Amino acid sequence: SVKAPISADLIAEQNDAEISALESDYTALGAQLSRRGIDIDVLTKAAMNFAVAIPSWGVGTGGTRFARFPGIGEPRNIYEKLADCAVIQQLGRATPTVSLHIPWDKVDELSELREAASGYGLGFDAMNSNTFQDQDAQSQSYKFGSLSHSDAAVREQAVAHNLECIEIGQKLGSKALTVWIGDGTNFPGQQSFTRSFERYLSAMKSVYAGVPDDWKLFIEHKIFEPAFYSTVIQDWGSNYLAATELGPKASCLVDLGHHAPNVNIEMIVARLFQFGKLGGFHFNDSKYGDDDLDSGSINPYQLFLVFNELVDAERHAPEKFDPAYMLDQSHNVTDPIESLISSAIEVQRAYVQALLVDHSALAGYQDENDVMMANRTLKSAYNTDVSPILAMARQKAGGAIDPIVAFRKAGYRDAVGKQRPASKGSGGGIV
Ligand code: LRH
Ligand code: MN
Ligand code: MN
Repeated sequence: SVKAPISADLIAEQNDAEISALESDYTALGAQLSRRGIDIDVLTKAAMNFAVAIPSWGVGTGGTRFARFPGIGEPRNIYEKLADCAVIQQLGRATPTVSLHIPWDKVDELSELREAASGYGLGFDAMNSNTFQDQDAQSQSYKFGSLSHSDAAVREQAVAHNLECIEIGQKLGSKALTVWIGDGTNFPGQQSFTRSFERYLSAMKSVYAGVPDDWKLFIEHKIFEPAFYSTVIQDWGSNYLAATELGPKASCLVDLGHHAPNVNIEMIVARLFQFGKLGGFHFNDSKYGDDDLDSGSINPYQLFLVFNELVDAERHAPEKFDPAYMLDQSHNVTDPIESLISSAIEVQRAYVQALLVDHSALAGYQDENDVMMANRTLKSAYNTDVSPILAMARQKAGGAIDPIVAFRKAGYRDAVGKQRPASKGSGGGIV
C-alpha cells in the first residue's frame, strides 16, 4: 500500500462535509454542458488522467538575488522533498511525478531513493542538469559559460555533468534530460554569437550521444538572466535549430516565463508541434520576466490558449502528441506545497477548459472568416467554470475536494516545522 503523509480519515471527513455542495454544482454544470452537447463525465475522466510533474526545487522556499526568507519546515534533503511532493499528490491527485535537479538534489543511494519515491506512489520525471552555478568540488568555473565556453576543459566538465545526470536518471526510472544553460553575455562584443553557438552544438552532440534510445533530450530556451545582453539559447528559434541539428531525440522545452513580455507563446507551441519539436513545458506565470509565479495567477487566458493549441494538436495528430508537462516555480511569499497544488489545478483547469472548445464550429467560423463567432467559441469555453469537474476528479481519485483547506486542517506544515529546524537565510543563488 502507498505511504500517505496526510491522514486518509481527515481527507474523508473533510470531503464528507463538502460532497453534497459539490454534487449539486456538478449536476448543474453537467446539465449546462449537456445542452452544449458535452458529457461532463468524459471531462472528469480526462481531468483524472491529466498529470504535471512537480519540480523538486519548488517545495523549498525560493528567493531572489537579494534575499531568502526560509519557511517553516523546509525540506532539508531529497527524502523530505519527496514527502512534501507526496502531500501535493495525495491531496491534489494531478502530480504523480517529481523532476529532480542535480546537484541541488543530493542523491547517492539511488535504489533507496527510487524505493522511497515508489513507496509514496511517485515516479521520476525529467532530470535537470545544472551548469549555471559552480559547485565546491568542481575544477572549472562556469562564470563565463558552460556548454558554450571558450575553453574546451569547461565544456568537457559540463558535458560530463549532463552525462552523469542521465546515468542517475536511468537508475531512477526517468526518461528525459532537460538542459538549460545560463550561457550568454552581458556586453556587446563579449563573445561571438556564432562561435558560441557552434561550441554549444558540438558539446551538446556529445551529450546527445549519451542519451538512451528510449529517452528524450529537452532543450530549454530563455531570453535573458543571468546573461543580460545575449543568451546562447535565447528563444524558440535557436532552440529549434539546436534540436533539429541534434536529431530526433532532441526537442524544445517551453518555460512560459522565458519569453519577452507579450510574446505569443501559444503560437510558438503550435509551430513547434507542427514541425515535430514540441518537447514539453515548464508551467508557471509571470508579469515581467522569469517570475516563476504560480500557474494561472497572472494570465490564465494565456494558459488556456496554450492548452487550446495542445488539445487541437492532439486531435489532429494523436500519434505524434506526447509533450512533457512540468511545473517550474519557486516562492518567497506562499507555502510552496499550497502553491504547487494550486498551480497543478490551474494547469489542469486550462486543459479541461480547452477540451470544451467546439472545434468543428471553430473551424467553420475560421473558414468563413466569422471573426466574432470564432473568438466567442473560444471565450465560451474559457468562461466556463470547470471547478466542479476538477474537484470531482480529485475526489474520485482519493484526493481532497478542497486540497488547500484539507492541507491546513491536517497541520502538516506545523508538524514538519517541529521535525525540520529552519535553515539560515542566505542571499542569492536562486534562479
Ligand atoms: C531557468 C529555469 C530552468 C532551471 C530552473 C531552476 O530559469 O527555468 O528550468 O532548471 O529555472
Ligand atoms: Mn524552467
Ligand atoms: Mn526559469
